[in-house]
Amino acid sequence: GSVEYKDLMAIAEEACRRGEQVIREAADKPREITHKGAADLVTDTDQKSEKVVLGFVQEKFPDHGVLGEEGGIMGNAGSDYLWICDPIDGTTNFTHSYPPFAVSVGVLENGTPVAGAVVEFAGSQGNWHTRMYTAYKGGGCFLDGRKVSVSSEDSVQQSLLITGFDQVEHGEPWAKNMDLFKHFTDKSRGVRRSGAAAVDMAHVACGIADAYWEMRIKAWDVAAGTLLVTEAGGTITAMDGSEHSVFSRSHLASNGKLHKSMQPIMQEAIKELVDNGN
Ligand code: LIP
Repeated sequence: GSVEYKDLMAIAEEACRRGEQVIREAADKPREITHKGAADLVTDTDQKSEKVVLGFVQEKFPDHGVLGEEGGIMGNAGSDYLWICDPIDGTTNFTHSYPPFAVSVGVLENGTPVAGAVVEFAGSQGNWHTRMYTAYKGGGCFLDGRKVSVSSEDSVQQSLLITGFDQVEHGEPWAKNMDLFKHFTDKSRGVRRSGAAAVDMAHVACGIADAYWEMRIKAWDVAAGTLLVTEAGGTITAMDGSEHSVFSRSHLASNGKLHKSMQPIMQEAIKELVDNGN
């Protein structure tokens, strides 16, 4: 039968809830940390959460493809549908019990995001609570079931912005981002760095932040967040202004109104990077 985006959203939400349970059980216990790189952490909980989340999806849609941060591509790679999971977005935050961190599940139909869910952990040890952001194509964006939309702020000067940056690779893209961080810190009310991209995008979607940018993150970080932003009325492009995909090398998500003042500055800053294939 035909696939309803709203039904995909419900499954994405339930998958996030299952990941949430895994994290809740682990959140107040000591972590077992493995290092992917010097500061690129993965915990036993990332792996367990991904297994539970994508296992649930594959049970519901055995003929769809799935992609996880820890396990890579699995399932039917030839399917029109690809489920993309970040079992813990904000692993470093999680490791330190420093919120936010999240589970993110996004669904692509032929490369286009059509449904997604992000469950954000807030609170503190022994008292975690969560917020569920969901969206489906054409249906809007919801926070705990209530429809939300992006802010209407059109002045950078009065905006609260968010960014993220690589903890591991401090090369040229990182340096460019620091320039942007400095620039927009001067020009706005402030630039935050939360440590969880999916949550950053959810915060733009529900209007508590006005724009977010980041370079060199992966599809699982942004697969659900992209749809949250666009369904909440926001705009997302690559930082060089080119058409966005969840596989883009960079992301600028805004309430839409800020794009015209922010995007040209980003474009200028990363021009040589793009020319050099970064
Ligand atoms: C993290 C992102 C964060 C970024 C980190 C990291 P992970 O994802 O959400 O915004 O700045 O470098 O990539 O690896 O914790 O899922």
